[in-house]
Amino acid sequence: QHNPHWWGNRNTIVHLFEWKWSDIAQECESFLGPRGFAGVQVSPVNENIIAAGRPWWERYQPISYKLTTRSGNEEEFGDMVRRCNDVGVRIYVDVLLNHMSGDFDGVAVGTAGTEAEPRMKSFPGVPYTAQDFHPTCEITDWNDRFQVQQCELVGLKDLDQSSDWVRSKLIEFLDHLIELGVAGFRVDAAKHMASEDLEYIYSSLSNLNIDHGFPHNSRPFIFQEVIDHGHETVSRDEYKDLGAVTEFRFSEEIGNAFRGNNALKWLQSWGTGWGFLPSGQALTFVDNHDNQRDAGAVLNYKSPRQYKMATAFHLAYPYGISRVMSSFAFDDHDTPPPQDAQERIISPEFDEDGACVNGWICEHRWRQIYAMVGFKNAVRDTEITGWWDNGDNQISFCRGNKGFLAFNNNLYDLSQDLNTCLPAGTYCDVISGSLIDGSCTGKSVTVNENGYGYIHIGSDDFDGVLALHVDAKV
Ligand code: QV4
Repeated sequence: QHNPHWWGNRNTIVHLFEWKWSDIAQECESFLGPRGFAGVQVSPVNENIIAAGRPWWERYQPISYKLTTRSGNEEEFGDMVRRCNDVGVRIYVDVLLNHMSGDFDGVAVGTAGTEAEPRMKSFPGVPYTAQDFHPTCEITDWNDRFQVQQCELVGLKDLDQSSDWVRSKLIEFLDHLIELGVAGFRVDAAKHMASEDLEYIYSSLSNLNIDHGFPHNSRPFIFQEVIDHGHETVSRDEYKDLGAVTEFRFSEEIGNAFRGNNALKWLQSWGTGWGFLPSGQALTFVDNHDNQRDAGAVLNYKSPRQYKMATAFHLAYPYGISRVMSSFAFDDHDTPPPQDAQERIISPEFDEDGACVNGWICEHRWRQIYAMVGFKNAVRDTEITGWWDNGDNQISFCRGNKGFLAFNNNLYDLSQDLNTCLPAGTYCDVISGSLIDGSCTGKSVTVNENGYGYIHIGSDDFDGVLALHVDAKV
């Protein structure tokens, strides 16, 4: 279940973290479809507890499988899926199969109004009772398989996926989403569930809904959140044959490289050469909603210059199933998404350049990022050729004869003739500008009969990357 069911030449998934369904529907029609995005990962869809201050993470504490959250209700969800599918943008849902909510004082009331008593492991909205869960214990040793898979991740009541009842409820929930037209699932905390149980669940799911344009016998796409930094007792390898797996080493190493802790020249062997999963099994990202909040090597929107370079590399190098993060501004781990005084999530608003302004960051609307989504579509099915580097932090490479990328992460200029592998002509650098009505608003590069062009990226240029492709020929 590794096929994401993309439309046409599309290639890139965007995580619209905490967005409302009605806003996503609108975004599919007005931006994602026209810009060639392949799909959206949406926040959890089923009912969750209401935590004080409404931190984003309350959505990782389920109460029932009713489809009502702060993002909207079932009707709005269904409408979004249909409208996105209609413009060739797939929907993937973040699903919580591992657990229900953690402790809560007294009776908890969820976002759909359902009551539960998490402390008693009582979730009548499903229903689940104590016998559907593993006995309570804490994970203290992350290399102890029993603890990781049968104890409680941060106190979240741990479902027993070997039980027939639990399996049937999880399958029913996922099939309901398939019926509504989704293309697949991000499986949260997959590492905390036995792979045999997941295999049973995945293989029991219905085929995708043909009424939403999926071919007969299409299996749901699965990508599993397994954090494996290498040498873990529960490893990514146990899950990779069931579906794709999040490749966290990609995120860490790309952060290291573009932060300047590792020379860019080493990226020549990026991918399996760095010990990452085979390309078709790896879900790749510069940052995700968890690790963008941690200090460390991982880059996020707060370091925009490096972040855009890392994203350009991510989308230009042919490795993995790419996902782009789209965030809201945060100060700390618990910052809620943009909300009004009644704690309703507010819709993103855009300035005249299309950038988000009211607390949403919308990295996917940064020109340097959506232009690379277009680049990746334009160069689809070509290989890396013509690698060049200066032995340090200046590199360039071609994607067949369809695209060319150059990076300068040195403190001095990159100025020289380089092989772009492109047919002769003038190309618009889609990073510094755009091709509008046949003229380029940024740098342009003239490529001669031999495929060479003069490339300049000053060390103090606004962006440290330059990208040319055949769909942006002046
Ligand atoms: C607190 C204490 C615990 C205690 C518990 C007891 O910290 O030690 O056992 O109370 O009641 C929130 C709070 C957390 C609190 C917990 C339970 O932050 O302090 O525990 O609720 O009330 C998200 C957030 C968590 C959040 C959780 C549930 O990141 O902070 O916890 O949602 O709301 C590992 C896993 C990996 C996981 C990653 C974060 O292998 O699978 O940790 N990633 C996924 C999601 C992530 C999500 C979860 C899993 C849980 O990507 O966003 O956690 O669904 O690496």
